[in-house]
Amino acid sequence: MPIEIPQTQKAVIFETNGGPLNYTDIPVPQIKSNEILVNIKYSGVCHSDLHAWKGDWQIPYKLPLVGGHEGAGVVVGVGENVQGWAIGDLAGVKLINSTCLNCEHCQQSNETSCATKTLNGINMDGTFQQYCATDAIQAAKLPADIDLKSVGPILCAGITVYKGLKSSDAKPGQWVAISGAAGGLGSLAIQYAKALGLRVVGIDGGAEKGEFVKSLGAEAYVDFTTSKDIAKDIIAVTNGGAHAALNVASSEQAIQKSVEYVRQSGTVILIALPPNAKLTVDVLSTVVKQITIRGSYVGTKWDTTEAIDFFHRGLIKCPIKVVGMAEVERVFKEMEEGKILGRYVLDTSK
Ligand code: 8ID
Ligand code: ZN
Repeated sequence: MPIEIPQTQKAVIFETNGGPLNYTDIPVPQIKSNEILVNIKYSGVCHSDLHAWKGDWQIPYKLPLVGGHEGAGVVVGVGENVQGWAIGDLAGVKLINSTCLNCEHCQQSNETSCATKTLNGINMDGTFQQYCATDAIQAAKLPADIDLKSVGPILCAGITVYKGLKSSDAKPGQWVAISGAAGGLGSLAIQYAKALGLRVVGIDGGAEKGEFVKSLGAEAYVDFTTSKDIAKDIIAVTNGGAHAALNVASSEQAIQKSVEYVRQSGTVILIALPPNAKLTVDVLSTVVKQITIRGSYVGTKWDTTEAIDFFHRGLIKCPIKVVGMAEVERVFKEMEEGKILGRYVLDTSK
């Protein structure tokens, strides 16, 4: 029996960066021949959505824009040139919407570096809507028995921290310091790190976040709001410095500190994207300590498959709070104030 697709749907859309977040009816998008139509059931709210709404980064945004890039739902339409998808499949809609498939990066399965990629919730309408048209190749396959309500955050936060941890080259038994450990990315990074056999020290602000971070598996916690010297504290806890530093706090200051507390021959992974941030390093100590500083940007299709598999096997639990789509503004406010533990997920039926 064909699935009935309505003409209009509920969405959260803004006309200008920083302008009103309108919860309203908009047309259901028509799919192109290379796209699938996903009936989004749940969508995580990432700090990148807040950056995009505010226009924090000097990049082209589609306007008006439907934000969101952690969508989980059901395929209800399949374009005529699409292979490998059927009506009723479960699909994830993530940040990368499409890549060119032909450049040197795409050819080497490093498609996150493709210069002409398109991005959901940035230059394409994203997942804060009930029906999202997305490129069939980059859409994520979700197992039929996956929990749609809580898988959303894996599709950006999970993939990103999993890829970041892999690129840090930290080995089982070594320490990773996670800055921003109680947030959306951080709360998953602790669990992926544990699953990879790493030891975790979390950095965030306040006692409640400390309890939360430890409940997720961190062995130690450093509170940036009370610590007199974060670098000294991390070096003490890790007996010489963290082998890897994962920066998922949207704070230039926090990123700057990570170069100090990373261990000799360790790796600093840059993930968080505070607007206009700079990192200054002392050349002599960088050379003598032989540290690596590496940027890490979401993940490839294969990183996605692996990150979802960790979740599917029950190794990662997304700490979520579910709210209706009209709550995006309140979620952004709490995010801006650093009040969220874990991730908010929007239920698109509300
Ligand atoms: O591919 C990428 N590189 C990628 C993918 C996804 C997200 C990058 N990001 C970026 C986002 O754009 C954002 O800049 O990662 C950053 C974190 O995203 P998030 O985890 O979604 O943000 P959050 O849930 O608000 O968590 C941030 C945490 O950082 C803490 C906050 O208390 C919060 O728990 N924090 C802050 I702000 N300042 C801190 C500091 N100085 C800090 N923790 C430690 N020290
Ligand atoms: Zn994101």
